[in-house]
Amino acid sequence: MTLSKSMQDAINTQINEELYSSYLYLAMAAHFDTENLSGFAHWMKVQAEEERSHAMKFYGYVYDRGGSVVYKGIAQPPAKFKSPIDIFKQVLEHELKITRSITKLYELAVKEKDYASQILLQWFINEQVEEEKNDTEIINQLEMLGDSPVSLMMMDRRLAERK
Ligand code: OFO
Repeated sequence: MTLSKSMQDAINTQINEELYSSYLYLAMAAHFDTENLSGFAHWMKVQAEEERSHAMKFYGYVYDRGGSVVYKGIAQPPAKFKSPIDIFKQVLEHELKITRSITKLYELAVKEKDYASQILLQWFINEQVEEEKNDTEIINQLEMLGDSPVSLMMMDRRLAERK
């Protein structure tokens, strides 16, 4: 069954959200590289790649269901950021917003009795649980360690290990 026009439009909007997420995390990576925190920057670059892969997962799905992808402009991300902990709080806030948009998509799929979209979106719902958990863990560690140079160096090493 071909994707409904309303579901196609909603997924196209979500593709834009995913690409913006990628751009936002690349902006944070650039900030961390400017601050010589290459481990933090690495973590953000890996996250940016993940967001691009989310966009591509939706992209592939739209074509699998006989629809088409239409791109919208990607908003400019911020260029100025505060401390590492503030940045991770910003990441978590952003992900909570994405969770709300994925939930709305799921509600639309339920309303339209579109079971294939529901299955796809369940993957994204699980992914959001994982992302919120990871961001919260990093915020908690940053809160525990404080922001002395030694603490930041320790955290920078840990974040550099992200695969
Ligand atoms: Fe950060 O998660 Fe995409 O969807």
